[in-house]
Amino acid sequence: MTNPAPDTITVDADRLWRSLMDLAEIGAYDDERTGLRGVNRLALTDADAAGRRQVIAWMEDAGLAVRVDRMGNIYGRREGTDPTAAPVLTGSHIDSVATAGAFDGCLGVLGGIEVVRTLDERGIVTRRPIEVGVFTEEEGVRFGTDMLGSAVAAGRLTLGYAHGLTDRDGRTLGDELARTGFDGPADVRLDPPYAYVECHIEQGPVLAENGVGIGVVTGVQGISWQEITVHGRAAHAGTTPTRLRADAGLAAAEIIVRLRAMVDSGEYGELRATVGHLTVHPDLTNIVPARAELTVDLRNPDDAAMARAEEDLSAFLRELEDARPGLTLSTRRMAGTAYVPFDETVQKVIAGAADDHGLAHISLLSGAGHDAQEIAALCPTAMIFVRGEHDGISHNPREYSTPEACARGVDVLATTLLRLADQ
Ligand code: HGY
Ligand code: MN
Ligand code: MN
Ligand code: MN
Repeated sequence: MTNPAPDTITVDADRLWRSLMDLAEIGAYDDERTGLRGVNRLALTDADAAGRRQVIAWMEDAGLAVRVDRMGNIYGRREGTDPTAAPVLTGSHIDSVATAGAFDGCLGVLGGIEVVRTLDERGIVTRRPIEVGVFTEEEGVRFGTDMLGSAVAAGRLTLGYAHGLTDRDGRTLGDELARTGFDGPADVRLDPPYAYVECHIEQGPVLAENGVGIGVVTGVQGISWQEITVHGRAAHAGTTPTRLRADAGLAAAEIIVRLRAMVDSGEYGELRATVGHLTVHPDLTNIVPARAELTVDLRNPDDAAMARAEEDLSAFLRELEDARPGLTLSTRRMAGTAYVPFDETVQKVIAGAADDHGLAHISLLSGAGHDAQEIAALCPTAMIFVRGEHDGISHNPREYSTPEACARGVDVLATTLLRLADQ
C-alpha cells in the first residue's frame, strides 16, 4: 500500500550539502594560484576509486541494491511495487577534470541518493523502481573520449574499444578498472529505462543572467575532439636559417590563430573552439621543436556548421603542410557527437515540477556534454540545470552553486522522479 504521493517533494538541504562537501574532500587539493580548494578526481585514479567507494556506501546506507558493470558504471536500485516495470533512472558522474569544483556531476549523483533517502523518510513507494547511476569517465580527460561509460551503456561505443583506450602514461582503461576493483560483473548494456532525468549545474551564465535558479534543458550541442600532431625537425635555434627549418611549434601556432579567426568570422554559426592541450618536443628554449601535439575541442549546436568547421580546418592543415616544406601533420579523432535534442514530455514534467515548487525556470540548450545525451538513445531523457555563481564558471575551483540552489534543483528532481515513477 503506498501513501498518496504528495504533490511535491522537498529534500533535506543540509544533508545534501554535507554529502557534496564530503565528496569534494576526496581528491581535494589546494590551488596555489587561487588559494581555493579544488578537486582532482580523474576517472579510475585512486581518488576516483575512493569517491566511488564512498558513493556506494551512501547508496547502501540508503537501502539501494548496488551493481557495478564491466565499464565500472555503478547503479543503485530502489524497488517499486512493480519490479517488472522499467525503472526511472537518474544520476550523473563523479569523475572530475584536474581543476574541478565540488558540483560538476556530483550534484546529480548525490541528488539522486538524497531523493531516495527522502522518499524512504516519507514512506513513499513508487510503482516503478528508481535507479541512481554513476557513469565512468564522463569527462574524457584521462582516456580521451568523453561520456565514455554512458556511451557504452547505451551501445554507441563498444566495451572492447573503451577497455583499450589508454591514458598519457599508456595505462588502459581496462587495466585501471581491474586495478581499482571496478571491473564489475554486471552486463554493460543498459536495459532501456522508462525515462532518464539528470540534475546538473549549468556550468555557464545563462540562468543567472535571466535571474532564475532552474533550467529545463532542451538538448546538448554537438562536440568534436581531435588531436593534431605536427612533425617537424629539431634544429639549432640560432644557426639554422629559416628556409631550412621545419618548425613544429610555429606551425601549431598558425593552427591556433586559424581557429581564432574561424570563431571570429561568424561563418560557422555559434562555433566555440579551444586548444586545451598543447605540447612541443623536446620543449627546450634553443631547439626548433621537432614535434607539436595539440587537441582541438569544437562545439556547435548546428551539425552542418560543425561539419563545415571540421572540413575547413582539415583543408587548412593540408594547405599548411604544402606551404611549410619538411612538415607533416597527422590527426586523430578523439570524440564526436551530434546535437542531441531532449524529450519534450520529460521536459514538461520537469517544468511542471518547477512550477509546483513555485520556482522560476527557463528552457535552455546545454553548452556542456552530459551522460544524458547518451542515455537519450535508450529512453525519453531530459535534464534539470541548477544556477551557478561567478558567471557559472566550471572546470575551475571557483565553480560554486549555493546550498539553496542545489536543494531547489534536487527538489525539482525529486518531484519529477516521483511523478515519472508513478506513470
Ligand atoms: O566536455 C564536456 O562538455 C563535459 O564536461 N564532459
Ligand atoms: Mn558534468
Ligand atoms: Mn565537466
Ligand atoms: Mn512553467
